[in-house]
Amino acid sequence: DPSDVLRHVRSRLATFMMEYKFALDEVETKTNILREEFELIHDYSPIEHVKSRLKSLESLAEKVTRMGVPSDLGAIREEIRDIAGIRVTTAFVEDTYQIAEMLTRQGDLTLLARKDYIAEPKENGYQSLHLVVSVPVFLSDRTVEVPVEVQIRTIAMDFWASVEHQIYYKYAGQVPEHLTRTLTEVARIAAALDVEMGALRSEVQSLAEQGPHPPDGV
Ligand code: 0O2
Repeated sequence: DPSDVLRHVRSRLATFMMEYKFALDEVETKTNILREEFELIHDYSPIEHVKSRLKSLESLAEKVTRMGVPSDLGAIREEIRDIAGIRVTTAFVEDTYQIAEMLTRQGDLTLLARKDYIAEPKENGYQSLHLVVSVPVFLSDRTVEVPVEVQIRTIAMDFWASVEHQIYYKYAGQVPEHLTRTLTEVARIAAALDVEMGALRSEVQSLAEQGPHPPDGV
């Protein structure tokens, strides 16, 4: 009966997507724990904000087609690893690595891939630290391992990426040459800002380690 088939397919797809939502919830909780713990203990958090998203079915279907992935759910889970995505924004470059380290050493997460576009920016200037981690999701009758893409970057890198993303979509990938050049130049400025901010922080930290500054004239 076609309506049975339809019901079955819908239910399998809903379960498949729900597993990504749960995996995303898990990673979001982990980042929130880190943030709250830091705020409590150090009065400062390396995490500025966290944003997560599930890929829409339309955009998933588009990627499956573009990548020539067989259209069964097992193959899709294997091949497309950004169905669940979380973006962690930090103030300083150092913090991106610290967050990555704190997440990947957690025993229940398995690191599947790591791409360091901070150490090696993309040609257009894109900078970000990308991880793909596998998260166990405990369901009523089984445990599934679900991949989640984690993008960790500074506020400056994130600002650049969001503007670049808007421009890229506005021009459907055919960005005029002068804008591409401006974007690359702005990426350089953003990277320089991150370096300067990092230097400022190091200076403030070393001052703090020396203890309180003596009042003038003493
Ligand atoms: P959206 O709309 O953010 O989901 P792939 O995931 O297969 O396309 P790869 O090599 O597996 O590519 O992943 P990679 O290079 O780690 O990048 C995947 C994601 O990083 C992208 O997802 C973007 O979110 C982000 N990204 C990568 N390069 C750029 C860039 O040049 N500019 C901006 N703004 N973001 C970038 P999606 O699915 O392309 O986009």
